[in-house]
Amino acid sequence: MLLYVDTQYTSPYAMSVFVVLQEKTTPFLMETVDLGNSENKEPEYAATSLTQRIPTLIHNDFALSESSAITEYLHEILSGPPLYPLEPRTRARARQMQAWLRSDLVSIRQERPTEVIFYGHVGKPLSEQAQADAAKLFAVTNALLSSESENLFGSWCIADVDLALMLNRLIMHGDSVPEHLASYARHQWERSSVQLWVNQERPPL
Ligand SMILES: N[C@@H](CCC(=O)N[C@@H](CS)C(=O)NCC(=O)O)C(=O)O
Repeated sequence: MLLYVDTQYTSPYAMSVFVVLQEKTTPFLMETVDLGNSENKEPEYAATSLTQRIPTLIHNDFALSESSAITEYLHEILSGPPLYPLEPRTRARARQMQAWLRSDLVSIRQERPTEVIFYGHVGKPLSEQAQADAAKLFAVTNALLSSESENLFGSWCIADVDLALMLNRLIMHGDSVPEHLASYARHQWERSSVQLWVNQERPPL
C-alpha cells in the first residue's frame, strides 16, 4: 500500500488514515505531496486521487481519496483490531462523528489550524463564532462520552482520534477546555500509532 500525505504532516485527514494503517500493523509506503506548490493538481496525481486531495491511498490497482472512505475501506479489507464499533448503530454513530468533524466547526478549524498542534502556532483569541463552535464541540462530546470511559464507544475506534485532534486544536493552544475532555484527548494522544504521526520530522513552515 502507498499513502500520499502532505509535506508538513499537518493534515488531520492524512493522520487519520496513517493511524489506521499503524493500528492494523499493515506495511505501507508513504509519499509526501507539496500542496503549497500545487503538486496535488499535477495531472498524474490529479488523475490518481480523483479529487486532487490528500490523503490518497493506493492499494494495488485501486486508488481512493477522502479519509473516512479510506478508513472504512481498510476496516473492511484488513484483519486485525476493528477500526469501527461492530454493532451497526454504534458504528453508524462513529461514522456520524467522523462526518460531522469533517464538515462542521469551521471557525475552530480556521482559527486553530493543525499548525497549532504540530508547529506550536499561536493565534488570536477565539472569535464569538469559534467560541460557539467550541461550546457545541464540548456538548456533543459530553453527550457521547460517559464519565468512566476513555473512549467514545467503549473500545477504541478511529473516531476517537479524529475527536481528540479537534479538541487538541484548542487544548494545545491553551484555550479553555473542560478537564475531563482534556484528559480524554490526552489519553487518545498517547496511543503509539498517534505518536508516530506526531513525531514525524517536519520541514520548517
Ligand atoms: N474530506 C477530505 C478532506 C481532505 C482535505 O481537505 N485535504 C486537504 C489537505 S488537509 C487537501 O488536499 N487540500 C488540497 C486541495 O483541496 O486542493 C478527507 O477527509 O480526506
